[in-house]
Amino acid sequence: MNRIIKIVALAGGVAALGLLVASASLASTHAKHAKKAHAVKVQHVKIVIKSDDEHGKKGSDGKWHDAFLPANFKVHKGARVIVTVKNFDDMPHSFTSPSLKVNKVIKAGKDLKNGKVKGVTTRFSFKAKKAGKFLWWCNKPCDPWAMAHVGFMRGYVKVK
Ligand SMILES: [Cu+2]
Repeated sequence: MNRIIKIVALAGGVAALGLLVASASLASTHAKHAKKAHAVKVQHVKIVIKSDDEHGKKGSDGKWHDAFLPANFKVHKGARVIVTVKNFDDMPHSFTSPSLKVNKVIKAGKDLKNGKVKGVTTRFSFKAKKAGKFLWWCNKPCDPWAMAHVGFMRGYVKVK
C-alpha cells in the first residue's frame, strides 16, 4: 500500500514537472510572439548637459561649447519616450520641439562652494507618433554658437 502511494505520488510529480516544462516553454513562445507583434511601448533616453567650462563638446571652431550629450538620438515609432536630462551647467536650458509637442525647461545645475556644479535632473516625455526626423532646440539664451549648431544646443530626434 505504502509503495503504491509512493509510485502514484512519483508519477504525479513527473506529470506535474512535465506540465511545468510545457507551460514554461509555452510562456517563452508567447513572449517571443509578443515582442514581434507589439512595438516598444516605453523607451528611456538619458542625456547629460555639459557647459563650455566643463568641456562639453568641441566645436568646428576649435572652442568648447555647451552641449546636450547626445543631442541627436533615435527612438522607436509609437513609443512613449521618457527623457532624463542631467544638467551639469549652472544655467537652465530647454528642450523645445513643437513638432514633438515638447517645450521643457531644463533646470540649472547647482553651484557648489568648491566651484564645481552638481548635476540636476529634469525629466519629461513625449510620444513618438510619426516616423521622421524632428528638430529640437534650446530656447534659453546660452552659448550662441551652440544654439546655432546641431549636435550642441539643437539636434534631431529620429523616429523609426
Ligand atoms: Cu541652452
